[in-house]
Amino acid sequence: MKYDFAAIEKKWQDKWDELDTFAATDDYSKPKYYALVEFPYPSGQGLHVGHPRSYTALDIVARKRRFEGYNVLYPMGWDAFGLPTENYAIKNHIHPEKVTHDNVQRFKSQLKSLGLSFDWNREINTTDPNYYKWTQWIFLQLFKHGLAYKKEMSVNWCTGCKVVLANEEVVGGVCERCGSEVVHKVKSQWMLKITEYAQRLIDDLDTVDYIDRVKISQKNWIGRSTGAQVDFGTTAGDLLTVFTTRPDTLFGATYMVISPEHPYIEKWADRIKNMDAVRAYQQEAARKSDFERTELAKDKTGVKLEGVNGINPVNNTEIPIFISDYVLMSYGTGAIMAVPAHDTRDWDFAKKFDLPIIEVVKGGNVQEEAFTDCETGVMVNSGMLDGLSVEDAKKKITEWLAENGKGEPKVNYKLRDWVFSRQRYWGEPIPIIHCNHCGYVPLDESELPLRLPEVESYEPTGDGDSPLAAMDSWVNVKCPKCGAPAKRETDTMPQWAGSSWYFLRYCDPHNDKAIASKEALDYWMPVDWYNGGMEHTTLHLLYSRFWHKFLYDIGVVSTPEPYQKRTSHGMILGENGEKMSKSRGNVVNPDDIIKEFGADTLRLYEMFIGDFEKSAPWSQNSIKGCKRFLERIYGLLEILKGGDSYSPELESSFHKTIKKVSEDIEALKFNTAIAAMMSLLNEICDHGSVNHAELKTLLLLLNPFAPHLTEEMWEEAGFGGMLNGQRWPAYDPAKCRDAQVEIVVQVCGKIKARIMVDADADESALLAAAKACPEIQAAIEGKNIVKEIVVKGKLVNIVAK
Ligand code: ANZ
Ligand code: ZN
Repeated sequence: MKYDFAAIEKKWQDKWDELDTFAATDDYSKPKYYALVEFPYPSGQGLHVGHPRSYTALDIVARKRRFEGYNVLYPMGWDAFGLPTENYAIKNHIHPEKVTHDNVQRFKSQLKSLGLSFDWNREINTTDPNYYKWTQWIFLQLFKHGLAYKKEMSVNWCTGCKVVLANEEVVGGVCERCGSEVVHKVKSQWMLKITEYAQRLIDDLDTVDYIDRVKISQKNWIGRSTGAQVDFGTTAGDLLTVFTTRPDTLFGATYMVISPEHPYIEKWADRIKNMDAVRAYQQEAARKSDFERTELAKDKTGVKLEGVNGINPVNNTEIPIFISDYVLMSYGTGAIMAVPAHDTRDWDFAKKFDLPIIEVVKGGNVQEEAFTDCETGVMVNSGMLDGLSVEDAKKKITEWLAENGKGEPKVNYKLRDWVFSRQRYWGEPIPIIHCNHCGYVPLDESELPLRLPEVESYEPTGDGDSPLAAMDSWVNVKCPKCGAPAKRETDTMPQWAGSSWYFLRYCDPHNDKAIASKEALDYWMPVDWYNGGMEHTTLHLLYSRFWHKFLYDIGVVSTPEPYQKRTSHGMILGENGEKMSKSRGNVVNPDDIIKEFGADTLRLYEMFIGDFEKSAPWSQNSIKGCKRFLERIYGLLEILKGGDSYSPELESSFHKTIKKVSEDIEALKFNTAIAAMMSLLNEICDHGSVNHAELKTLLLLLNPFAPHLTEEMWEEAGFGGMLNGQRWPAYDPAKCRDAQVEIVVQVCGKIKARIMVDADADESALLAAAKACPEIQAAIEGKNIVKEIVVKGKLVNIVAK
């Protein structure tokens, strides 16, 4: 029998479509399971082999859950607003809607050819007015609750293209597309107050099941720091407030640094004697990105302010003030007290400018390098703090500052508010009208969706506004409040907007009264398992958690968190181990693979390629191995015979494999699940035949990985019904146990041997077996046995002197 994968796959894909096999039902009495993968951006390049890694993994979970009796929601859609489409539209003079439509068609047929069990009835598209109506609606609620506001912000301005660029479009200080210089330009922008949720976004991580590295990067991104705000005096009379995480080191502050953008510089312009040098430095700093200023600059630069000094509030000592670009205006107060003895950046700066270094925590040699290890240190040279531990000194000085009105405890976050404006065409219009009398007035909800108008050209205007600004008939409207002539907002939303709530829409995608019905949301939410790329761990995950928490606060959703579980897959690299890219010529096209080997093989291979959470290089050779495995599985039909229970020789192997595959799927260990099925197949082949009970189980276990072939074999074997309506096989734990297990034998805690023993051997038997082993005899020879520790089924440790 030839394995005609193309015919088999087409047959079953058509059948699933026709029968709507994977539709999630609205039967809310059943237990539900919501599996989610990140919906793709339908780019012109089509599907990448990286996409199926995540999609297949959760397809496996979704299929297993259906066998386990759950009502499963596994949806798919399109995150379709965004720059590449817009740029393509500009270049080729095609409407971005048309570009999007074509790309979606291509993506969809590619996804279908993979046999993924998505419920296509719930397909969504962020550029569909029926969808973005609700994105706009959420924006209006944020606005009404004071969480959306306008602010003058510095944006990236390409001097060549005359457009505002997103950060991703600025590469090495120049425009990614035209190579012209990119400068900062100040523009009034819509902002969302995500910072108001910073603490809850940290705290609630304790309530969800995210893999550790995701939790850690979320926390790092939010960047909570506890410390104090301290008011330094100045010889100009003004108080200069700093934020410090180390108020205990106040006696070691030998100078201060303010950011080159600090407003005091203008305020003190008359007093500062070297204003020319200061201005020159400011201009230099303006050209650098924050990253260049903080991460890259090993060599510290700066200018001393001649004419104004700071005054340390703890001892009234006068100290110089510098401007330097390693202090950012956007963090804390934009000013610091510098403690070179205990901060590396300050130490570098002090060495360069020959400033005093005063040790205040004992433990290192601060003339050699900064001593930053504060856990064990004891305070010195610090007046009232001398002799205290760092911990106690922090407490004491913070109290002292508060009592004397010179400071207060302070928590700071690295997280900034979310810049929500884009000066672009292909995004959701922001539903706000600006009136000279009434200010920013929200559009009435009954007028949503506010549709993107047809424009002549998608090019931004030369002064940095979105192309919508050039459409007088669209822009000029009456104020909804007072009726005076007013103007629409012409900025659009960023691509992150549509993806910040899409998982809610899947619950009830056709609802035209609400983002989704309350019943649907209560039933389906939260998402039970969400898998996606590590590149989306910070922004997308944080933005969507923020919106969800807001929607929770206003009673739209009933759970404080959107995702119960979050995992992340590694990248698939080119055969040469490098990132796949056109320029490297190492791109593998999934269409070609499906044509040559079939979708089942591609799916199986992507799950077998290596540790799911790690990157793995593509290998054409091992894909052939996966194909051979499926061919051999198909061949089982030739040695099939009757039998309603496992044959005695294979019984234990079947129970063990069911257990292994069941557990490995839950633990994302798809590769070892497949390996277990491969060895089971070998055992069957050695055995020479497979009976009905055995083949049924094997097909069920393999179905989530290779759904087409297994469904076909179920039919050809005449098992009745469709495989998809069956139940996941059960195993008997008693039959999974090995007769023998390996235990570790240690001497004084060091592993000396590993031995096989009967699984139910008792403690004295284990000890005897351990002592009988030559490595152990050698290790304890001539010594006194002080202690013997035995852990059944695991280890023996002999302590000998
Ligand atoms: C004195 C000090 C002594 C500091 C010491 C550290 C160690 P995180 O953990 O990132 O919050 N800092 C404060 N504002 C800054 C700004 N706008 N730009 C650059 N640096 C700034 O770090 C807080 C510490 O970074 C603060 O504590 C301050 O230096 C500096 F032994 O104050 B520290
Ligand atoms: Zn008005």
